[in-house]
Amino acid sequence: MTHAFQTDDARLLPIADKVMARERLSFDDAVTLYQTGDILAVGWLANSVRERLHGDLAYFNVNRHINPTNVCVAACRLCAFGRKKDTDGAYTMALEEAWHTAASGYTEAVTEFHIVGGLHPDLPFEYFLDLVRGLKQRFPQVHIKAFTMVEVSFLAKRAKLSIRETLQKMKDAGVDSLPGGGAEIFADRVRHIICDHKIDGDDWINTARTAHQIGLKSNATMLYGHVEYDEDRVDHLMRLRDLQDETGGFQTFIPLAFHPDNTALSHLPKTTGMLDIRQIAVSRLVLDNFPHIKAYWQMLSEKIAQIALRFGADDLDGTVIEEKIYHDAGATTPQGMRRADLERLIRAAGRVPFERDTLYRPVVRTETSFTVVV
Ligand code: V47
Repeated sequence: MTHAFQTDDARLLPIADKVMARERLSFDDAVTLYQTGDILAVGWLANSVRERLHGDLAYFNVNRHINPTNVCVAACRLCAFGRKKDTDGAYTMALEEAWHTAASGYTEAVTEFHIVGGLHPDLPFEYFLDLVRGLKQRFPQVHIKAFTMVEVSFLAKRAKLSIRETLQKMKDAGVDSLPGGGAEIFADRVRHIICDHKIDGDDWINTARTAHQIGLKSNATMLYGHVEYDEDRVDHLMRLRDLQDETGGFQTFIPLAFHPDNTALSHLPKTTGMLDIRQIAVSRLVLDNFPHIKAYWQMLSEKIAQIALRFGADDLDGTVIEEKIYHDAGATTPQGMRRADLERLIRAAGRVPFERDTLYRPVVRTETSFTVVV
């Protein structure tokens, strides 16, 4: 770094010393990063870590979301996507329909299917295994990132299997890694308000641990901007950091800004740009053992995601054909973006676009085919 760190908040000086010395930040340090008024200083520190790890590269991928069903028994107050069975707007894809959906959309060859859905009361475990097997048969070159820890735990109960057996069967069927959803905020007080019937924080962590132990990488998320305190966010980050020390199985952390429209929490205000940017920066600084921090453009907007690339984020996620979960909750971003548009956003942020596969290996492509460089 050629520039010297500057701040008008003296509480940040010892934190800056630690960041520069590559030392771990404490719980109190992290709370200070949330509470200081000097957001530019926090961003400067996060950017220095981001550039130390990734230089000017900004990663993205070409992916498609598939949500096989929105039928869900959980009725989380945070969610606008789930429906009770046989109510207006409820849907469940037949397997043929899901496979057809996978093939439709833009002509660019996708490198990843991102598959998550509701907790359906009747669909058997075999439906999900067949879904994955059918996709692997039809699209053997595409990485399947499927099922949150919450879905894994629900399907394990329904199939009367252990978490390990459930994950192993998923892996044998063709699941290559797991997405980071369902983590929300681990603290019980918050979970009781926003997602009372979901697995608790310990179960989410234990399921992720088991996934990592059997060789499945995963992501991790945190839903912020609702009824949580700064301390709840820090507790969440620390619990993820602890598990990462143990397993090394997390690839990317994705802070998710809460979208209140059409949810049971619609009286809450939307997050502000300042909170979104600060959340990216604090995540980069606290999660010193996570390789990647994702600014999920669908959730944050293209503009905030661009700024995030200079506040600690190194990844924008993907082309994301057909996003449903945030659009049901009022997101106004497009439901997908072409590769060239993502590259333009990245270049305009002064970064160098780098197409990756789900495991962050370089992808070399033409419009209709690709090769992963291993
Ligand atoms: O777990 C649901 C969140 C998550 C709302 O792993 C909402 O690469 C905001 O996890 N407002 C699912 N958020 C999405 C997810 C994800 C997204 C992109 C990439 C990856 C990855 C994972 O969406 C849920 C929940 O936390 N969510 N409803 C809402 N109203």
